[in-house]
Amino acid sequence: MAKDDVSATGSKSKTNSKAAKKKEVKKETGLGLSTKKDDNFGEWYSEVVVNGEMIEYYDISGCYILRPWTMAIWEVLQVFFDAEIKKMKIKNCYFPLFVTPDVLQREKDHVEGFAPEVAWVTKSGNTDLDVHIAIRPTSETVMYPYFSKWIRGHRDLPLRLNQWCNVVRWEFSHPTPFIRSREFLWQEGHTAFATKEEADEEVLQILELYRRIYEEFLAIPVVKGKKSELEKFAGGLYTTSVEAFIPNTGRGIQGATSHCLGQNFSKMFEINFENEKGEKGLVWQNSWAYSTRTLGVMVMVHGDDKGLVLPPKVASVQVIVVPVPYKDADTQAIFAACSETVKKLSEAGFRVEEDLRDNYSPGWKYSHWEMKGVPLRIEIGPKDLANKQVRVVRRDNSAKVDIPMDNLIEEVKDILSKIQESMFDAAKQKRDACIKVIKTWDEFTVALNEKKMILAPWCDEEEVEKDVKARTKGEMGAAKTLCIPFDQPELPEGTACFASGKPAKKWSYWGRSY
Ligand code: 87F
Repeated sequence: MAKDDVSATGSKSKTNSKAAKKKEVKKETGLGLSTKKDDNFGEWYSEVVVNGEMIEYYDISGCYILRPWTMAIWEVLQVFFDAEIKKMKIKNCYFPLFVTPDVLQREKDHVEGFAPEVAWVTKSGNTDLDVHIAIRPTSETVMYPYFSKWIRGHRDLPLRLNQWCNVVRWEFSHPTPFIRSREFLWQEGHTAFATKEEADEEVLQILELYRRIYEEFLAIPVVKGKKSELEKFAGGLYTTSVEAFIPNTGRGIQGATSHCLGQNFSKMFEINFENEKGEKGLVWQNSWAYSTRTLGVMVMVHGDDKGLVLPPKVASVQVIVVPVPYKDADTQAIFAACSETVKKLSEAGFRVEEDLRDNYSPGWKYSHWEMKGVPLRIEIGPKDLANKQVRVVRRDNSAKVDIPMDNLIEEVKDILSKIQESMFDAAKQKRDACIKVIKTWDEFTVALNEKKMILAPWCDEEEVEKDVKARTKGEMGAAKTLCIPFDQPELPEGTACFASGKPAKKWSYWGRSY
């Protein structure tokens, strides 16, 4: 693009007339959100993901363009997770996008209920296909016939595969970028073991990686736990998950799942092996996934009325350097100081950029990079230059400090790690303020109306959960179990289930959810 094409108006500004300048300035004020997070959360969210340049809406409902600002974050999570699973000897592979109907329907329990969401290819050009072809909604049925072929004896075990891919689920409920989209990116792990013990151990190792993605990278507190019988993956033995909470909507959100499939799939797909004694057995399997939903949760939890707020660990730009030229000040020297700052920081390993564009004011740039959620802004003006310092402004709490150029690297390192930490602390404090411990049905309905994440003593019976769902059905959606947390508070003898009055067996989290 020609340099004179990059004006604020987007038009070729070949004139320096006052009128043209005025027009540019006017356009510059168009930044900012029209909705506040607390006023209309849904509107706010759509505006933030678009204005923050993460998403562009596409002309197919439920499909979104993931812009570089999004992909850079996704890649940080990918690099971490990929390295961790490689340490566990899990290997990457890639299976096809397409599935034949007979393979897709081989495991009835698994597909039943999900069938309406499967998208099909029915034509090539104008010709109807003899056999319609499904697009993978998940890859159990795609992969397991080959597990059966590849696994013969105990020496072929464990078989531990992962793939990074897209999947398609033709959802009909309200689509939301990242949170509920018809095509999304994820990793899906599929593993097979000789024993249940090995499978059980891996389920928890993977769940711990998911916790770290949320807590260490995205600065979002999650609860680890087991899904109820009603909420687990029906094709499996048990499901574990990490659960996050969105205070503004009062909804829980499943962050990622790690399933032990037991031997259900190995029976259906005849995945047998011969043990050391020459006896035949069925393998024990797991499957686990996290998706681009993680990024939606990050936007919802941390975003504010100025736009995105990105945790430093995942931000593709951690520090933005903005020159603040002033009347007769030496602009060249200020620009040079900016570039020097960028050089120092990037050599020290920070992800840093400068915004030297001459067609935007410093104020406009501040708003722009705030909208995009850059964790730290460095401003350099004449006074900073004279004092051999830079001004540093935090995105998360707007705190400003001047730091001497000599201490730049140590200070920036320290501030970024403080931002990461305080974003998690703030999110945890907000989440914890939403947790309500209740004992009775009346307390439950009050807490549900107050949009709480409810911790209640429960009899752990499927029929009772169905009954709670039926009794809370309404415009806002029914309440259900989010998970049975691994971290169980003490449950005194004789405590009754809040919903059925029967003896309680477990504390469980309940609430409305995404
Ligand atoms: C939609 C259409 C068809 C979810 C679906 O969680 C099938 C399915 O099987 C389906 N939606 N599921 C469950 C997915 C289970 C499991 N798959 C591997 C995971 C982790 C990764």
